[in-house]
Amino acid sequence: TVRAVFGAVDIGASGGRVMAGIVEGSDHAAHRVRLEVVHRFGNRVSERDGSLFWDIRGLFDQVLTGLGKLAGSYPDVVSIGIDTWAVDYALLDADGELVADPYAYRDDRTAAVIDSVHAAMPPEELYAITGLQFLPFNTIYQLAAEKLGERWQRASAALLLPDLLAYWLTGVQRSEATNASTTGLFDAARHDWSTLVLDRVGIPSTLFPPVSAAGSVTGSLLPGIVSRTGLSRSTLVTAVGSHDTASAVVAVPAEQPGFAYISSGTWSLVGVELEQPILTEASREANFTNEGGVDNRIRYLRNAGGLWLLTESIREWESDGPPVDLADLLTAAEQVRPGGPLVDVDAEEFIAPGRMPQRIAAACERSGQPVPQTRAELVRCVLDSLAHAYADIVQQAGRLSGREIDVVHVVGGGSQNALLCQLTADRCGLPVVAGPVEATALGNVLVQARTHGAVAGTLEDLRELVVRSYDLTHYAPQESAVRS
Ligand code: LFR
Repeated sequence: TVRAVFGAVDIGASGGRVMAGIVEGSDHAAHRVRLEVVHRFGNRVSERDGSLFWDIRGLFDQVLTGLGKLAGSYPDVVSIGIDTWAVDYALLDADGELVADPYAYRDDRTAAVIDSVHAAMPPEELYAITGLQFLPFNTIYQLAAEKLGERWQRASAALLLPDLLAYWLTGVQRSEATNASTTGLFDAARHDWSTLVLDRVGIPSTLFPPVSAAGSVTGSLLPGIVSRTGLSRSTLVTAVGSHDTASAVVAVPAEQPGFAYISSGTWSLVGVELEQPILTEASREANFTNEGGVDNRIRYLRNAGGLWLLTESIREWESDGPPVDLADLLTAAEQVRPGGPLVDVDAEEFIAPGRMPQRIAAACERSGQPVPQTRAELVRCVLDSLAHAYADIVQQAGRLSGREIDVVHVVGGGSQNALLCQLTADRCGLPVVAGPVEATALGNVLVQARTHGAVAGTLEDLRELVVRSYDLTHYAPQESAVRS
């Protein structure tokens, strides 16, 4: 029997979806949760005058279309939750209107301002407060670049992108904590904006609205949204782990504490879950991040380049050739002999879009390794390099946190890539448990469901529900395979 239905809006760098999250069970307890896709749509950065932007109005339009379909199938949706990628923000003017399209984080305009930010506050001090890994697109650097431009003159507030979509649905402005933790302006131990950091880099402390925790209710739908979508006036918007990775980690089907996770999509986010941040110099030097999780857990992890290297390569091949069949390509990559070239998937040279196969080949050549000659060899190089990076990060996460790791969970789109999962098990020398694919939407739904009483308990209880609800795939490490 259906206990309750929730709507999950989950938007990534290459596509979005609106899902129905259906919690089933008796009157006393939830025993299963399942997802139904009601609407899928594409997403990509748009390039104008050499800068990269998101078409956020277009995305919101797709969200409304999806919510309309959701209302068509499930008129009594209890609540909606929204998650997207992190760090990007929109500027609003004094009337609460969008100043301009938000920049996309792969835009390289921050390169010119990073030194000036570090002059105002050295990386050591920033890390001791924010616990955030250095990435050139962290919001702190993006805003420092923004301050040099004309748009800034018209800005009186900023919202992170999921908060912007929630604002457009409800009229309420909030900063959800897990995503705020990715800005470089957030105090990792106090779970609030750092007035110290904001002051030092010259950002008004009122630019972002007050923080709210995942699991709190943001508000009701605006009348215009109710009439456009057909959702009920009683449907609420609930803050979830609005950073997609935070939602994904909620739905990692871990059964014991010694787990590492890889949230595998455009990026691979590799790490462990902790109760307290690690703000030491050793941790900073290893560039580990202490991002905020649901229930104030810490996502202690590092970003690895992710499937972006693969999808960008395919995009390049398809730009002047026929569509590429991913399954065929992966089968061919599996036949390629192990021990081939490796590239540093975290290198800044792979962040920007365009000409990815050429950049990968150039990196192999520069490091004196054989250059991939076929598409299969190039794909194998990407997957070997990813698995190599994963093993390295898992090992470091264990060492820096003092945690004994005995299993690696892979969730998200990459959990369907059997070759990558096997290579990961081999390189880590640990069992890999793959799935669920839609962990992000699932984590989004579970947090809402708990707020509204359809499920109960700690994150461990929610994870048990995931284990009960999904078939997972197990990969054992192969002894003969290459270890990093
Ligand atoms: C994954 C992700 C990562 C973040 C990157 C940029 O989708 O949210 O966690 O570092 O995108 O926002």
